[in-house]
Amino acid sequence: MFSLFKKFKDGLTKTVAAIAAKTHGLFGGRKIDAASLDELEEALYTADFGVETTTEILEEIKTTHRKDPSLQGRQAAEIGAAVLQRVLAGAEGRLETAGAGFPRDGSGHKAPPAEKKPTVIAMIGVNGSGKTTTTAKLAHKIKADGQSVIVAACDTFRAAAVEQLKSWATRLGLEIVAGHTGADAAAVAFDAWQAAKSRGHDWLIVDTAGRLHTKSNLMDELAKIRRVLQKNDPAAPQHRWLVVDGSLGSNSIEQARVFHRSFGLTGLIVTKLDGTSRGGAIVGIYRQLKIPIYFIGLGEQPDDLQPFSVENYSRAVFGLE
Ligand SMILES: Nc1nc2c(ncn2[C@@H]2O[C@H](COP(=O)(O)OP(=O)(O)OP(=O)(O)O)[C@@H](O)[C@H]2O)c(=O)[nH]1
Ligand SMILES: [Mg+2]
Repeated sequence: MFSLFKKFKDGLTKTVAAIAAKTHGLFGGRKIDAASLDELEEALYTADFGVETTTEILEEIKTTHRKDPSLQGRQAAEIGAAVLQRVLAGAEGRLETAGAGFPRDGSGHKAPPAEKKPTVIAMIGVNGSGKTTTTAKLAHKIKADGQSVIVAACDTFRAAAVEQLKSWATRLGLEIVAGHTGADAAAVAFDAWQAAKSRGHDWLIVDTAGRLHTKSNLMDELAKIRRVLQKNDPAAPQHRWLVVDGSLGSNSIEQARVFHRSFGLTGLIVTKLDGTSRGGAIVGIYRQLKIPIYFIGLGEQPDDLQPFSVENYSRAVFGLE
């Protein structure tokens, strides 16, 4: 548990440091007063927590401060973390990847039931948001949890995109199905599903090409991938995740709404939180969309993809343990 918290803390260093600098180390030991409250408000805005959340945090601290004028910065940080936990209640998506995969038969051998089908995760989003990297990291995690997975390279737009996922697959020992450049993305997804089914795999992760939510032909391609997967399994893709670049802050909200309307999102992944001092944006994104956040990206290494934890996030941004 401690090391998981440390991952959050290290990954959010830029945001935490920016707040600490703007508030002159308020949470480290200063007393709350009018000046430090102003600094805190400014710091929370700058970190992209948004008007609503910043106001709620400030109001609660002020209310407590009126009752207890000796309120210390550290106590204020506890109040802030509690507000965040309340605002983010329900924001944790949970993927059940742990465990042995198939139930075992009496002999101790794996016994895949005949009707077993892969659960499909489709990664979608604008260019460069982190879909391919996240596909590889997540497949790695699923394998580490003892389940089987195939990744499908359905970004057939660019040769480099297929190569990128192939090189991750080689590095992490992942099974991959890839089409050639220019191939029909939906056909690659279909073949990958068939491969996952015939090999009795638990999961299929479909990496798609980056697209602007404003380009209707590209949005149609996503709908086609979904339709074609549904020929194999009407429930597929069970997970439709938007991968959002966390360093772009609250700008992602409108984009997410459009993807949601045309594709029915079931989850979010927020990447690159390690690269930004505006890590508060995740709160506004959840407040506006109310779509669960399954994972966050805290760096470029395979284990830098972490299940989103409201408690770890809320305490880390306020510099608490
Ligand atoms: N620091 C950091 N970098 C990340 C994270 N996630 C992805 N990246 C980097 O972001 C860049 C883009 O990632 P990709 O996975 O290629 O993004 P994509 O969405 O597949 O991009 P397109 O296929 O071009 O739309 C790469 O350099 C990744 O290493 C993260 O959590 N932290
Ligand atoms: Mg990609």
